[in-house]
Amino acid sequence: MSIGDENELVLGRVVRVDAKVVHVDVPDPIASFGEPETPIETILAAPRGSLFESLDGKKNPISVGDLVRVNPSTDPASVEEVLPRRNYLGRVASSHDPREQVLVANVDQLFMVGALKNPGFSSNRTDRILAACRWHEIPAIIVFNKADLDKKGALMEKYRETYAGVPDLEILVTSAVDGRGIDELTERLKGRVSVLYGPSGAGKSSLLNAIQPGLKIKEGKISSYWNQGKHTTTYSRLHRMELGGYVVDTPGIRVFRPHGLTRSHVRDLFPDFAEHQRNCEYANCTHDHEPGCAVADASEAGLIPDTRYASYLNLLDEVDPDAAYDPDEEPDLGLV
Ligand SMILES: Nc1nc2c(ncn2[C@@H]2O[C@H](COP(=O)(O)OP(=O)(O)OP(=O)(O)O)[C@@H](O)[C@H]2O)c(=O)[nH]1
Ligand SMILES: [Mg+2]
Ligand SMILES: [Zn+2]
Repeated sequence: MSIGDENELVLGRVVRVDAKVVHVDVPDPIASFGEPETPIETILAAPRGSLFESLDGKKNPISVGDLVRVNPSTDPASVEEVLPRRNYLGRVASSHDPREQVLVANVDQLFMVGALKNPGFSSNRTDRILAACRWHEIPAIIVFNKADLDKKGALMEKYRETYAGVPDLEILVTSAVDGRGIDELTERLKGRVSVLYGPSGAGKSSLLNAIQPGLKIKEGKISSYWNQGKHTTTYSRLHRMELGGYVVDTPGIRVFRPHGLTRSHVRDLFPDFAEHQRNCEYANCTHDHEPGCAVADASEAGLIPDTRYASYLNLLDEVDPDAAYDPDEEPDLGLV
């Protein structure tokens, strides 16, 4: 494979990753958002072997959302370079594979979509993804969907209260049925890379449909080289929207276990505990079993929502108790 001149490389955004090939939108539509429309082409490119040499404990060298430099003049086109990630959403690959799996890179925001009713709102799932977003420095927004089913707004009020103490957390109330909050959601999605996360049945597809009916993945023409054989999609995909920007689905991602967490980090992922944890008897209190724990007391007194404290203990439980404990340690975000 010849290495193209630096000037021939094009900058694009990875929208899909298959076993041997990645799909790249060129030029990057996010960079040119708001400018006169440039036609976007989706090209297929093979990652250079050297990209696999610097995995740095990660399972995959390229993820959807990555900005890459592609040499389109080789056959097949090749991904020459992956640009440094601004952030990414990752997790422990699986219970058998301790490596970090990067699910999507360069994320502007994550929407945690939960239904107020049918199936009902899952606090534990929500709290875990909020923790993961904090860990990965991804702004999070909670979407209370199916507001039409919450006739008196009592459920919405209850859950609003639960999250009122979490700083920098926006809440949207939507209904794909009566259209509430759809304009707001649309505005938030424009020109950004957004992850839509939430349990099955929460209404993610319905919300997207209300925004862009029949959301289709716009794919460019596929060069003949790749027409042989099947390509299996292994990770999430970026779906380009007409209004500009991408939404990412996270198929089959049910359990979110952030990679690299130690027990000391978990505390920082529940920032609504901060004002209480200041009063814990031990500065390095894990709020688990220690005497004089102000967080446990606050939970008992109803000052910290039960569900938040339960989610915290649940996440703490999973983190290796033998891991180094240093409350002053800066989280290692593992950015490459
Ligand atoms: N009443 C009401 N029903 C809704 C609303 N949004 C979605 N639904 C219904 O809820 C069911 C599930 O909606 P989906 O959009 O398929 O949910 P999803 O989150 O995409 O689920 P998965 O694709 O399985 O992850 C469907 O029957 C929708 O019609 C809403 O705002 N109000
Ligand atoms: Mg769906
Ligand atoms: Zn404590």
